[in-house]
Amino acid sequence: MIKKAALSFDKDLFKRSVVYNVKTLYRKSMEEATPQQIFQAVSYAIKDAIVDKWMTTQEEYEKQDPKMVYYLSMEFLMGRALGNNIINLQAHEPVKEALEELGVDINAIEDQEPDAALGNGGLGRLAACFLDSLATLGYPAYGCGIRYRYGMFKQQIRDGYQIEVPDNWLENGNPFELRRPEYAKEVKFGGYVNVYVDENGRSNFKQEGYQSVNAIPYDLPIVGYGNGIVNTLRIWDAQPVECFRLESFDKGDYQKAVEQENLAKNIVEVLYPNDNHYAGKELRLKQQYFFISASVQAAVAKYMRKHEDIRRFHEKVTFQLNDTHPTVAIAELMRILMDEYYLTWDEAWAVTTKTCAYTNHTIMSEALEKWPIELFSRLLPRVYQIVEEINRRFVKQIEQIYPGNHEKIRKMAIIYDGQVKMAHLAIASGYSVNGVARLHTEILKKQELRDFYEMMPNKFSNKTNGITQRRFLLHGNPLLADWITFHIGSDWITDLTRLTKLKVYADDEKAQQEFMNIKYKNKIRLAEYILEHNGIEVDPRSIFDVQVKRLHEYKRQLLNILHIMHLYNQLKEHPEMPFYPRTFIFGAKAAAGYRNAKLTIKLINAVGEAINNDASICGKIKVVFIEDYKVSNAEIIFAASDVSEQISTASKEASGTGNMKFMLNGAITLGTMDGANVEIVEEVGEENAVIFGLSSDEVIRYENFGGYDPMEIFNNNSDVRKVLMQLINGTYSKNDPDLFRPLYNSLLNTLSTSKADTYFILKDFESYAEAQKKVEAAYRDEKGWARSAILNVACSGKFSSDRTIEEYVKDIWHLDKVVLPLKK
Ligand code: 26Y
Repeated sequence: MIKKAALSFDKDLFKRSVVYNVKTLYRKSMEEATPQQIFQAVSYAIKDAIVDKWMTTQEEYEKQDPKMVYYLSMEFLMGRALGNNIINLQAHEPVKEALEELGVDINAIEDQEPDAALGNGGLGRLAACFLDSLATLGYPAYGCGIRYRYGMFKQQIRDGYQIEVPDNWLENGNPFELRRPEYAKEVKFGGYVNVYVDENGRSNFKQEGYQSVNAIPYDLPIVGYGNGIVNTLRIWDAQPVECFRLESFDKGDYQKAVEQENLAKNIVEVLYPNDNHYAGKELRLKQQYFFISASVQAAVAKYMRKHEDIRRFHEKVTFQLNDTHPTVAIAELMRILMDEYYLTWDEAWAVTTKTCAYTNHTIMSEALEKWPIELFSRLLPRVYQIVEEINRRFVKQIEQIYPGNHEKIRKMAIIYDGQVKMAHLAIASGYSVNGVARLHTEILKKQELRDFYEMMPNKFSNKTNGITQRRFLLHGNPLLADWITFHIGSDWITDLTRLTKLKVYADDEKAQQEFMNIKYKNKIRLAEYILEHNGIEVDPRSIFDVQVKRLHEYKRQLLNILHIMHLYNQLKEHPEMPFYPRTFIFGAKAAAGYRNAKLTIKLINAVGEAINNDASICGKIKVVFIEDYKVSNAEIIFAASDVSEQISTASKEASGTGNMKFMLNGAITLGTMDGANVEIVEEVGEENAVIFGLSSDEVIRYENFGGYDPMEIFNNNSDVRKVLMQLINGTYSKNDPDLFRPLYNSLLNTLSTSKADTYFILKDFESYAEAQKKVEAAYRDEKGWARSAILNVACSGKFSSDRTIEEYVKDIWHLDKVVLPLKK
């Protein structure tokens, strides 16, 4: 079966297609074409190979009429498409050969593609991994999102500071996308609602005086691995609705026409670069309703093409809400069912509550979306009426279950204190609520969503996150992928649990050497990348100790860099002390307006500058900040890592998914008992990870009952005191000793102890330093390290997004796999 797909790729046809594309697109021969032009030509040739499968899959969906999941998400962090598509077509070998024969290096061509960075971090990348798994497992699925003109900003580091540069990812066109104007939908904003009573005495609600935008879908193919399935990611662009010619309007209409035009221009302009931080921007609510209204309309229209009875919609459709960002889908579906299909409230509610399911990705209170009533009702007047009615009925239900308990209403109502609480709307109106790692789900049930869990325990479940091994091992780490396949066969590509077969090699010295040799080669590849992009030389024989993820105080990059400052102090004081050379690697984007995050980037670069240029420590420590961390360079970074820094304050990281990518590539986790780290340690064994710090219970106890005073640690621990003083005495900011004072204050604020060190950095410092010593000792034991690293790979099977998707299918979505008819 798998072999057949590989054979069905016609290498000669592909070669001719590339040459032809270069000619017709650019009037050039292969020799004359630029690498970018060849990338375009190759991509169109690959798209050719995809399109037939895409049509067949969609035809089969039409014929078999299976239930579909619509994964609704503001973010899809796809990264590059070309290499991944080639891999999933199982065409890597023939394509590589064909290109070689044309005198072209496949890697250089892949490097021409800009990342599709339509997401911030974990939540957006999870959506991308889920699409890969859904297609590979043969489940009918749509991703629905926004075609941002500018994705996640590009990060430049100037003088140690982050600069945000617009990400014009569509500059050279996107060869894989398909514009589909024939499926455009109109989306209405603002105005007011009028009620008309018709001849049957029925009330009809009509939004009037509104402004509207046309939503134009662009479809991207999602290629399943070796199974001929091609699903669709549909992202919506906005265009002004066709108006009469502007000049023929009287003044009022002219005004409106211009406003409508601007609305369309602005709405999909840019991805908000906030990760886990709600800002309450009006344009963001417009973005949410824009893509949700278009997607829900499209789903309903598609359903009605084949079915008569909209009251059975939920039998064929399920909407998975990726956090609260798409939650307005609930009210929009109610609106369409009632206002356009004339269902009664109860009928519409019966459908909606069996269609929508909600995933929670965070317990951080600052990430919760709460829209002011004024804004919400002004922008979405009809939708707001519906939310009000959902709230009225929900509050009534609470009163029935907890008579006289006003506290419950205050805590649980959807609308309260002038705000619409989107999580409450999602929980009250959906049939499923899930967390993204076991610990996270437990915290939701016991703390954050306790009242909801008590009232409707059956809705709650856990779905521990996962990642796709196709991108993060097969594509990102070809040397290791080949080594694994050589030893245990290739089944792991679609069944990651097969990796357990590698356990027998953990103690095999030859295997250990081969494994460490591959790691070494990958470290050379990363060292070359760092030299080319950062101009810093690093030693691939040193320990590569890596923290790559969004910059956030709860993720504690500050703990990492403070510890590096401490190590440097020690090396300066005791030049002869035993020390295994270490390269500390960071990669992180900070939200543009997040002061402490940006200052932490500056600190990392300032410390790096000092340490990297201090000849007296003989290069024993290097600190590298990789500019513009993104999916494409992440693949190179994971493959080259020895130590995986997963050091969030326990209870704060819902799951983490980078942790899984490191593990899959044989890095050892240095982490707290937080998020999915707990399950990683459970799989690989405590002896093959290094764990430190407060437990989530301890953190939550301090948060609820107090009793932690960072000043006490400052007073009693001279190592901590020394690095903290270095933050404010100009050690790393000669010309501006106060530069890092905000970071110092965040740890020790003498004005208010309750606000000092909210992420327990000083509390965990000593335990972290101890853990880092254990890492060094472990690495000195070469065989022991190789053993642990191999076991990490061997035990990472649980963390495939294939497993996660199977759990969603079984417990929430109830989809059937689609089998394609055998090709003649
Ligand atoms: C409200 C808005 C500004 C907002 C935008 C983005 C809020 C949150 C986010 C993004 C959240 C996010 O990425 N959460 C991460 O989701 C991952 C996938 O489940 C988890 O692994 C990770 O722990 C969590 O922080």
